[in-house]
Amino acid sequence: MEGLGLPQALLRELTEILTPAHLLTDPDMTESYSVDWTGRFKGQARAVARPGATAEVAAAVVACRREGVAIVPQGGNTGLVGGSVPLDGELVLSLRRLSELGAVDGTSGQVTAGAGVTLGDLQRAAEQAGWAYGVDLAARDSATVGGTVGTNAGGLQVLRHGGTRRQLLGIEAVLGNGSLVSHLNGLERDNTGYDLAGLLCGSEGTLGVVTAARLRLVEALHERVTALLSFASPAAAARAAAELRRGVSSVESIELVLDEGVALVCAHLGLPPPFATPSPAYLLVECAGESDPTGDLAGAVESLADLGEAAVATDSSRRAELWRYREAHTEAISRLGTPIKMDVAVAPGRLAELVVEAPGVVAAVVARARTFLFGHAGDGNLHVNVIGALARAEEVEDAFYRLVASLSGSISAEHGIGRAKRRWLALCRSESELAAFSAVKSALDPDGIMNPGVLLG
Ligand code: 2HG
Ligand code: ZN
Repeated sequence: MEGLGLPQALLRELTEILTPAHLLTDPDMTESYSVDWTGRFKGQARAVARPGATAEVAAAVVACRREGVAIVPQGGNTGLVGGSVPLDGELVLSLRRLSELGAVDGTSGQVTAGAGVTLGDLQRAAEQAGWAYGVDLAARDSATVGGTVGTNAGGLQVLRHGGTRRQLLGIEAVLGNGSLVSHLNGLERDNTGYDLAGLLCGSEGTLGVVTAARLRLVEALHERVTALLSFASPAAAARAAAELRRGVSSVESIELVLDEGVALVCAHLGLPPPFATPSPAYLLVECAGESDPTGDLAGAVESLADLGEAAVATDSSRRAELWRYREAHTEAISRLGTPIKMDVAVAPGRLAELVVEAPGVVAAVVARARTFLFGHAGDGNLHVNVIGALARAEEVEDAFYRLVASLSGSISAEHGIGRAKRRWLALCRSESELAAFSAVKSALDPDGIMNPGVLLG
């Protein structure tokens, strides 16, 4: 077996812990773990360890720490900020085999899920038990519980249920110092000190490895209505999103797409355009309730100032068709080349300013770049994907993040900081906050072996 730079003693120890079948060192086998989904972040793993139990994770972390070998934890590898790939020859710790899903506790509405359970499997298990999981995103069948906890994933229903941190009642994790912390009893009231689950959530694998999570489920709402609304401008759509957010109690998602992105999705999937006449901007709105929320939505939509056309669906297949116009954006854009991906947030009331200014800021750096705007308008979360400017990525990102900071926004709404945004973290976080981050990092990962280069310098 090739060592790929791993000390022989460590290689032997890891093989014993994991068995040879689950310690991959052949570059052909490790390649898919070494590059992100977009192809922008590519490295080479020294090895890929695939533990099948928490005890194996702990033993592997202890062994790597002793030998000073850095670890990149990885779930479904659907991240978009270079936070889960081995750019400096780290060892990848793939958690996908930790796929044990406990029984749903119907009394409390909770479940314990291993880090490797996919979001899709979690959603289906919740549904079978008469509940729902409050986080949903397009990569549901690849993204894992561990990855979504590690990044505090947001997605399509943050408006109604909050992000992943809001669903998290407890965590099991192996810290960077090799110790196991486990607090999975899921008490709704538990005021016994530091919130380690909340701290590890969104820490992007820099403090430890999440191995399991105790998750809150939400009420399953079966009465649903989805509407695609057209607007004369992106700013008008953004203003309408803020109004709908305020005015519709049953709203679950308010998503923004623009004409160029919708045309691209239609060409990519062979879909008909949503309306006979294209419009500059659209909102996809979904409401859910115990009783039919159509009236609730219709009332609010009627009073929108700049509304064009509306397509409304309550049956699941037509609703799914409307969702395709939004959900297929990432896939369709990636067909054009490797994008620069910027995921930012501003207060909902300032989203109109951001969507108006964003294309010009990018064009001022690379005039011929193609800029696609879409995202979770109800939360003020905008995704800006730029094609044709990769060679000048840093300049584009710098200009855009400065615009966002000038609007008091965040340079990462839901994808995290990873390696891609580390340079700009100080635009959103003060010196004293960053010092506190470093102190926490030193305490839990004293040798700095957990995902070095991600989030912190
Ligand atoms: C989404 O909202 C994801 O679809 C991906 O966060 C966004 O591809 C992107 O930039
Ligand atoms: Zn998103």
